[in-house]
Amino acid sequence: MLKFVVFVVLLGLALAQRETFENYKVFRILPTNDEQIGLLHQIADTSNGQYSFWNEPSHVNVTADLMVSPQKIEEFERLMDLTATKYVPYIDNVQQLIDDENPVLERLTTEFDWTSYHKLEEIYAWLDSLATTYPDKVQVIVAGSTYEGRQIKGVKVSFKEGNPGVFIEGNIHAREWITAATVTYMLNQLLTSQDPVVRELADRHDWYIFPVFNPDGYVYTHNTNRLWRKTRKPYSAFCRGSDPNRNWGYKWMQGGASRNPCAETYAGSSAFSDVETKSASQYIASISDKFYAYIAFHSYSQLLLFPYGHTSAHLDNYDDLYAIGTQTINALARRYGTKYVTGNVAETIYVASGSSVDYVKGTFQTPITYTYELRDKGRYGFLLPAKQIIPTGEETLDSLVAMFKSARARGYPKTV
Ligand code: 0X9
Ligand code: ZN
Repeated sequence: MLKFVVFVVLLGLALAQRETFENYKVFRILPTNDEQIGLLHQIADTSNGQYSFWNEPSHVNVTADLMVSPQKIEEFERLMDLTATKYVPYIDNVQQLIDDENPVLERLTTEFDWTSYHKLEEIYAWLDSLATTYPDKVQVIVAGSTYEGRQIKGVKVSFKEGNPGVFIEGNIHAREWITAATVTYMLNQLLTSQDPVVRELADRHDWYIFPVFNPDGYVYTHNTNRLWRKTRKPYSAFCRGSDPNRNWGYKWMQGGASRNPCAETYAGSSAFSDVETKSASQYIASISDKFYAYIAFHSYSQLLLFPYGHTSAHLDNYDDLYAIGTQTINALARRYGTKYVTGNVAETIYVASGSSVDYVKGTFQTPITYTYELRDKGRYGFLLPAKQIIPTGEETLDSLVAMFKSARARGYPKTV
């Protein structure tokens, strides 16, 4: 009996340990036919994490990024050679980038800042503190709850009653840490900046801002697996989590989503099968007449995408979104030369259904709807060094100023 207890405790400790990615590599692959794309999907979906996409393959002649465990490197190279699939090394040792990403600096104060990535509880404590510091402007709001019982916490910032609203979500994908960091950076600027263009942007809107839309996943990336993407609800004996950006109830499972609970793009067992998407969608529905813009932040690839993901057809106000998107990415490039591409999801990256932004656009006809894929493009992927948080925040805020200026010039918001 004692032996058994010791065994269970040791097993528990082993399972609770942080996973390491020592000598895991990422390859950038260029498939040139559909068989090659099929093979890539097949090895990733059945490998139990030994192969895992950082960037899914979509069409021929568009690159995909695949992380490969040290045990599988030889097999990977053999398979690529056998099928004549082109690839180049992208990241040599993933663990090295994880170790360098978020240096534990000698911090002089315990104040929240943008020189490092923060844990969920620090972000939530900071949101609470904003409501104390700015009692007449900031209100803490809870958009829903998670499988593990956490809150999906955000703030409403209002400088003037009756302003048209902008809804912002970050970190629905757990490993995309630069998104919560950028969203909190911009939130802080909206409250404190003296720059007249930022003040004008801030003062003219009501802001509904949720830095972390997938709290369980985010905590898991800090404590256990830095590269976790999904939620944490068990869906099969072996695999947990749906992709919370495939689980929303608009055109659910209509392309670019998986029925395999072990896949990174698992759509869930039905639309809104995750409490996170279900409860957040109910909150969003309850205020849907209060906002005319919904913006989701993802990483990486430097893209500014807009609906839809299930079809490449130019629907709704495609022309306006393309024109506003172009001005937005031009403004983003001005400060540091960071180059983005804009376009609708299905045409620009891949078919993907069940996302939050498509749900909002398709259900509430919200006119201004974008998904950012933030930095970077060719070096760090999800593991963007903390030194890049502030520059990313600055250029992204520049781009939002341009986005809303351009939207206004085109007559938005039309009726709120
Ligand atoms: O695939 C996704 O969910 C997003 N890319 S990521 O690499 N961060 O996973 C793109 C989301 C596209 N958005 C819409 N379908 N509206
Ligand atoms: Zn994402």
